[in-house]
Amino acid sequence: MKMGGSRYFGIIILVLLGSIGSIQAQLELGFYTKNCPRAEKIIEDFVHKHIHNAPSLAAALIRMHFHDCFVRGCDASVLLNTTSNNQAEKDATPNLTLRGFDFVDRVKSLVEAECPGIVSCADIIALVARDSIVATGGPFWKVPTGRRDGTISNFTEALNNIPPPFGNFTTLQTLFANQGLDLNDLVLLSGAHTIGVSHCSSFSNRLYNFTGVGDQDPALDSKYAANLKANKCRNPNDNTTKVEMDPGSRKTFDLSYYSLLLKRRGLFESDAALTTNPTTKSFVTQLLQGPLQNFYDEFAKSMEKMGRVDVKTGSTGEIRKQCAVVNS
Ligand code: HEM
Ligand SMILES: *[C@@H]1O[C@H](CO)[C@@H](O)[C@H](O)[C@H]1NC(C)=O
Ligand SMILES: *[C@@H]1O[C@H](CO)[C@@H](O)[C@H](O)[C@H]1NC(C)=O
Ligand SMILES: *[C@@H]1O[C@H](CO)[C@@H](O)[C@H](O)[C@H]1NC(C)=O
Ligand SMILES: *[C@@H]1O[C@H](CO)[C@@H](O)[C@H](O)[C@H]1NC(C)=O
Ligand SMILES: *[C@@H]1O[C@H](CO)[C@@H](O)[C@H](O)[C@H]1NC(C)=O
Ligand SMILES: CC(=O)N[C@H]1CO[C@H](CO)[C@@H](O)[C@@H]1O
Repeated sequence: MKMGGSRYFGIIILVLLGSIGSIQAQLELGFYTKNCPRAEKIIEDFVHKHIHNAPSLAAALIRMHFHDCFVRGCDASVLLNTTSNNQAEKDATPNLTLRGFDFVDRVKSLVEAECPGIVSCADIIALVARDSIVATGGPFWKVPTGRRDGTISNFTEALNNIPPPFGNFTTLQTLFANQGLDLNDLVLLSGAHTIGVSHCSSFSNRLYNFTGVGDQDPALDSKYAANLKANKCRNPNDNTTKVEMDPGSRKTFDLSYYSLLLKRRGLFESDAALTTNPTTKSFVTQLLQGPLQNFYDEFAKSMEKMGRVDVKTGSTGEIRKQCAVVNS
């Protein structure tokens, strides 16, 4: 009786310890303070030193973070190379236009030199995305760390989970909800299209062959469409020309993306889709009424939320030695 009672008690203790363990295995600010105290500073300094040579990388890096988090969580699966027996996410259509892989590799080499095997590639992506946006004058958000790297990168999963530029409202809502992100997050995170560029091929169907009869997307402002056809995407199959998504202000993290949406000048169908639903449309209007700082504050919350999607912590995953390959 007494034995049974203490064994029962022991099990309760074990269960409690187990749940404390899983509570503790979460991201935390300054996760590397003990094991690699200078890591986050080294990363920040590198970004500040080099981003001015290629400021457009800030857009590329925040987009890479987004693509990483939407497939198997923020676990740097996006960085893995295709191998002889596995086709990686990197090779899926949405990733063909990702940039910044070299930049991440250079950062990884620096932190590996400081403390080998400690800092994950997943945290590096999250940190360089934030630091490069801040360094180019955009919003700050908190990046708690402690993510670990995944060992699987699946081409099909990238196709299934990364929202396509031709996605309608329902598709976007579903793909965001699959990651635990709501409609406010959808509107706020799409606001990253205030910076950066797109290839014509990501939207030229709206200009040349929207429903397969050589027509134009009626949801796109016809003057803007005519301009794009005359001056930018002159050929329906052009897959090399790049177009600013927020013309005239593509380097500035401001509200003009949202004003364009209301003028029917969002570049992708997925941008235009945000004005096809009353809830998201009124949120767009509301953001436009607020000060820029309000957008920054809300954007920061959504970025932090996205950065927590399905993260691997504790003893799951690994700390990759090289970001493009799993440890052998
Ligand atoms: C809502 C669904 C989204 C769709 C359908 C979408 C789609 C796209 C597409 C098609 C491009 C252009 C790729 C190219 O042709 O070069 C692009 C660029 C970009 N996207 Fe998104 N995106 C979405 C959400 C996001 C989110 C959540 C972020 C970040 C928080 C983001 C950040 C960017 C940035 C910064 C660029 C410019 C990249 C560069 O300049 O290299 N996007 N997006
Ligand atoms: C990749 O993901 C798809 C879709 O979930 C699945 O059917 C397929 O088996 C996976 N491929 C590998 C190699 O695991
Ligand atoms: C949205 O797109 C999906 C996938 O292409 C399609 O099945 C659905 O019918 C579309 N929804 C609307 C409302 O057009
Ligand atoms: C438009 O798309 C349809 C259906 O995919 C195709 O048959 C047609 O050749 C295309 N027209 C042009 C002008 O590209
Ligand atoms: C880009 O367009 C060229 C010419 O039309 C074509 O040969 C090439 O395969 C295309 N590349 C991709 C990645 O679609
Ligand atoms: C990954 O692939 C890229 C592009 O093909 C290549 O340049 C790089 O060396 C590869 N990285 C590793 C570690 O194999
Ligand atoms: C950036 C990147 O990894 N791009 C690759 C995408 O996939 C094609 C092949 O499908 C490769 O040639 C690119 O190097």
